[in-house]
Amino acid sequence: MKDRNLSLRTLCVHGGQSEQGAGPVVNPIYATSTFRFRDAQHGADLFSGKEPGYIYTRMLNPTVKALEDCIAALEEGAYGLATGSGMAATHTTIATLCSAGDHVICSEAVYGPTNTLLTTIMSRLGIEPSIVDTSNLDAVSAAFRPNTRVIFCETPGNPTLVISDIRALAELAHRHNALLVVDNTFMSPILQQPLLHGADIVVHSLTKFLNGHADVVGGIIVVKDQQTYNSFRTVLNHLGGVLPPFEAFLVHRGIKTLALRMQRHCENGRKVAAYLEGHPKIEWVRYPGLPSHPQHEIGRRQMKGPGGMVSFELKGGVQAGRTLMDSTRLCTLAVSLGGVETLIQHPASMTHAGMTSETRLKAGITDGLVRISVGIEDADDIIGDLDQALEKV
Ligand code: LCS
Repeated sequence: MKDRNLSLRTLCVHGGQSEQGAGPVVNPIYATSTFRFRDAQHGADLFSGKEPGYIYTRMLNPTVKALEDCIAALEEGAYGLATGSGMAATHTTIATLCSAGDHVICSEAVYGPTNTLLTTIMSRLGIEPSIVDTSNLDAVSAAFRPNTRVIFCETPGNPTLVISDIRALAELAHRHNALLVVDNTFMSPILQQPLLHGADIVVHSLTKFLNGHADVVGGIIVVKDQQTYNSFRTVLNHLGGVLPPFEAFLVHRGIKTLALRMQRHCENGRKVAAYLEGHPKIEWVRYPGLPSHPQHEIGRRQMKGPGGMVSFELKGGVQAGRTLMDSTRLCTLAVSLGGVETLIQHPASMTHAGMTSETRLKAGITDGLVRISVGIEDADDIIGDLDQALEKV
């Protein structure tokens, strides 16, 4: 389904589903590693690219392709490339765009392993990272070098929810002959479409809102043109971190309810953030939907909703936060995010423990910061659970 005039809500249901003639309403799972050729010439023609078609599942699989088409349509890109995890999407992106000697500017508030990938693994391969507050355009301008190839930005950032101005970053990148890559995991295409604001490439962890049911690990890259797609496909094919067909099927199934889920995540996020901000035991709350958020106005320009991620710190810091996390009953103590269930976790000792404490603190990830991924349960039940846990603090 390629009709780009359809709304995002309709594309969630129909995107990537074959709709011509008689056949299944839901795309089947092509549980095959390889595809039979008609004859020797057909095999040779597929390999040489003379004829399009499926060869081998690492190279392309119809179930995975259907998901890629769906998400490319939702992001208003041209092509998608599904990967075995969100980290594989980021790795494949950097490996495609950069060579030894190139420089990458990366947001300081990103998922911890993204920082580690750039600062310890990619740097070992000769790709130099600068970790910068990408909400500060002067800091970004000052970080450019003649060899800068990429700005990698997560907005809102994990876990501080700092918002970067996508359009301004894209203009800066293009002025310096660099590309802007946006990790759109926290928003999903329902709440933010970075390509429409000038970004060149979007990556997602499919593990989160896009799948939405905490039962798949996956990732995707969305690009805007065929030439870029071809170079990414070649690298992904050789690095090998592809998404298997069963996982692609589950994510595609999850996306059918994405628009509905995001609406509820926003409603519940708003209620939980307002409740926490009004609680006497809370020191501060960060949520894009609160006027107290430092980049609230930029968020309103580029985001269609504030999402379901809330970060806060208790008066009493780390110890108070631990007591809270040990006292919730409905809010589950676990990492990951974006699923139907509410999860609570402690970034400094969990998702961002791999970063140095200096880098963490510079990024605003204080030792007492607690992060909630607000699910789609009844908001009163989530707040009731937080309330009884806060009583114990
Ligand atoms: N990008 C963002 C913004 C993320 O939050 C994550 C994972 C990734 C990329 C990597 O995706 P994965 O490889 O796990 O599919 N974030 C996690 C988190 O905050 N808790 O656990 C995982």
